[in-house]
Amino acid sequence: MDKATQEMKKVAEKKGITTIWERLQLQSPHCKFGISGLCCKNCNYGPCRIITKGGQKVIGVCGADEDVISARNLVRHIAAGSACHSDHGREIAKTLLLTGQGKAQGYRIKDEYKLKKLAEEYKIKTDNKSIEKIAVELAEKILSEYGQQEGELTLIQRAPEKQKKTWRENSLMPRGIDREVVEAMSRTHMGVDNDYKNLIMHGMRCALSDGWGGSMVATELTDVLFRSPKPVRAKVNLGVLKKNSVNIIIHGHVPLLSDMVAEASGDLSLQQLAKEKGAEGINLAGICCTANEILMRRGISVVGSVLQQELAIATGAVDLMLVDLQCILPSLPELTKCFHTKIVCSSPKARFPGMEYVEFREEEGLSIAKEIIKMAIENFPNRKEELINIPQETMDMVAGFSTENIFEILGGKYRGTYRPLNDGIISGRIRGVAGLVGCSNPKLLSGDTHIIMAKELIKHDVLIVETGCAALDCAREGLLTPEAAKKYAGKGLQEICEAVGIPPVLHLGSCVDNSRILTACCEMVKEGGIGNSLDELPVAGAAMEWYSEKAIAIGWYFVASGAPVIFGMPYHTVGSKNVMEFSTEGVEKITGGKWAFEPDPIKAAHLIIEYMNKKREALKLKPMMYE
Ligand code: NFS
Repeated sequence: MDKATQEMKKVAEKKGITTIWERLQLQSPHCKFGISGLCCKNCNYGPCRIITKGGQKVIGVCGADEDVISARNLVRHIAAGSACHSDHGREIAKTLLLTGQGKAQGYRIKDEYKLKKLAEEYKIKTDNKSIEKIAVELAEKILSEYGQQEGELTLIQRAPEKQKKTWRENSLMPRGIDREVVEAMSRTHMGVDNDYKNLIMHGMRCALSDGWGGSMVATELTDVLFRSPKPVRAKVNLGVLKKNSVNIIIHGHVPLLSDMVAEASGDLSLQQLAKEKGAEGINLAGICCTANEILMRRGISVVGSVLQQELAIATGAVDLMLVDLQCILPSLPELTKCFHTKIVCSSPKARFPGMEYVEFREEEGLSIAKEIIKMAIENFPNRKEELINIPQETMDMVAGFSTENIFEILGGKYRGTYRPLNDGIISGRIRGVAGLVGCSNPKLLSGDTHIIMAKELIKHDVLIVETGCAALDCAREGLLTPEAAKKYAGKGLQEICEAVGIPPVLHLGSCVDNSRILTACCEMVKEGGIGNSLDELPVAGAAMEWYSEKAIAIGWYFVASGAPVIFGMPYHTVGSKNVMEFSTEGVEKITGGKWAFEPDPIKAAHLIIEYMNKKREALKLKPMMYE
């Protein structure tokens, strides 16, 4: 495990502070009904579980067997995950609307080019219209697709024709973003959908409404509002906290307030106030995906992934932690009691007893951001010297790649094209592209699974794209630097990385930005020569240390889009042989994608390598250049 994490874990243990690792131990072994998915709490005939009594299988009171119960549970997970991403997208769309109307304080449209391109996709005329007017029309149109009842989503039209045909023929094409989530909840009520395959098929449609809907909306509109990412150097790990500065940690996912805090941190009167309170300055750092958002657009340092949130507070050097929503451990307020750290929640949707509440409103975005920074500064003198332990470790990283800028980096500014990437694959320098994404989980290696797997893949000339916590874990190891190519990559991949000056592991953003991986795949198909749909491309995904329902939704939208996806731990349906078989085999016959479950990162890497080899063979590509 990463040195700084180990060090802080020890500090926490010494102080008698319980962290996620100890709580996991106390919960182990986990409930076997929960793990297998054989427990149903959906109605009051139950709660039921599938058991054996006197050698006989006992099913639910209503008659639901293991297939129905586990499929229903799975679909509810997908619905929750999709809802989280899509609701995030809705927040951004709402802010774009208010910005266009001139009601959002401090916000502006920073990527006009992208705004106009999106408007074209949504068939909005842009001639002789102000940017603000276009923003309003675009936001309204996008928000209406949340409630759309029939038809098809606009952004899903980006997918290759072959994939769209599959979706249309199998009733997988999402009709509206909210509609699919609601239908998932409705179908999983007792006595509605009792066919496990039919349930999972709808689960896929719901997940697609996330990947090509809500998540893609979040990605695209965040680019419009806060500008599209550009490659940027930054630092990562607990050592980014500064002993003599006011440390503010931004944690969560929706970057609406955090970007304002970043903007406001440059305010001279606040800087001055920090000095008056005895600090050298204001130091912002992030955790989780809101960190990824401000990292890739502003180069703001990152403390770490979901697993570093408690440890950051245990440094005793965090003057204020601001949270919005998702992946925020409810343990935090209790933990802050041991330190001077002020912890503030900001979303009416995500209240935490024990945290101070400063409600975020777009209409006063900048003022609220300033108020929060002021609270942090005022808290700086309350630090307790004897409780401060900041680990030394930091690592350089390059973040901020996107579908569009990989295009330019690979092809040169004036001839942006995926040709060099496709040619790299065709010529056998690059075996394929793998997406390593998702959470960090103490049930596996607390983030290291990503690192081991990434090293094995790049050694075998697989170019890696990453998002979420996986990206931050690999960043801590130095894999997100161009120098990592020379150190760890196979010769072919090394040649490509050195020619264009990119790391072998590319940071593509936060978890909603997995939608960038979808659009990058579309560009690869469009460029030609390596397949006509995602299931023909030598691409694969993994979220080895997944923990969240969002990860299940992501996995399913990739599988539904034709890609193979590996989880290090199965989702909770292992009690149903049929559901497992459908996930790992049956679904492949429909979408071309499929699931695999493999905890060993080296074995998982080789599953991907073998898969890519097969796809290369089917495409009749040249053998790998240096094998
Ligand atoms: Ni993704 Fe980002 Fe991390 Fe997992 Fe949570 S922060 S949205 S869910 S834990 S990768």
